[in-house]
Amino acid sequence: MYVLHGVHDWGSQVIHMALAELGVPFHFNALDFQAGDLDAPSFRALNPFGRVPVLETPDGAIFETAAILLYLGERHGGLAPKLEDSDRARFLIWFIFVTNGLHPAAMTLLHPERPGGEAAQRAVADETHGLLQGQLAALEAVAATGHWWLSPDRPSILSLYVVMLLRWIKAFPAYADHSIASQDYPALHRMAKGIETRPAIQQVLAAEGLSGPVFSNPDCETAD
Ligand SMILES: N[C@@H](CCC(=O)N[C@@H](CS)C(=O)NCC(=O)O)C(=O)O
Repeated sequence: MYVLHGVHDWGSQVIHMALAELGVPFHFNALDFQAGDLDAPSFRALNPFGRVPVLETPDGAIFETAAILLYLGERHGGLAPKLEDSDRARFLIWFIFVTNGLHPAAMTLLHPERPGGEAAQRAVADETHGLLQGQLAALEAVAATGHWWLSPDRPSILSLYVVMLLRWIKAFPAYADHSIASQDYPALHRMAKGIETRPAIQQVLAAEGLSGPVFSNPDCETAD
């Protein structure tokens, strides 16, 4: 059985959703960041960087979100185009774009002090806010063309990843005026609404203590 090490409502959520959608047996090991669980030697043995998600598999412990998602997609099928599918290359382009571009930019919107220290954080956040809007516009254009892997009707490792990031950039920016609503990107918004109402996803969200429009319209939790 897979064991997913994660923190509720953190980046492990996308793996949690992928496992639930695949319908494979797994155990979610909820870690407590405040209690120092991510620094425990037993966890560092699984991921030397002390970060979630980590998935224990028959092939060993895997970290890095993209590596875990691609592993699950290839091992089980159903959540990504197959090697022989003609849209596999296009899917890979946008998957790598999200893991290399959108994900780090979303992290910087939440933690703009990390790249350059506190003195630069407002300027970093302003620049990242603009960057993210451009990235989302590019992704919106792809979603609007109707690929199943960025659609409301059938989840993929890419769409699950994107909706989690849509939540972060609406709900948790360092500055409230940087909160980006998915409504500004209609195809991505429809996708978020479709995914958050799926039974398997509802179960994951309930297990993580979440309800309502978690991806399509979460409240901004940043104080003004
Ligand atoms: N590139 C890594 C990033 C992992 C990451 O930064 N995880 C965050 C949670 S979303 C974490 O564990 N942070 C703990 C810390 O910074 O100490 C991935 O995609 O898995």
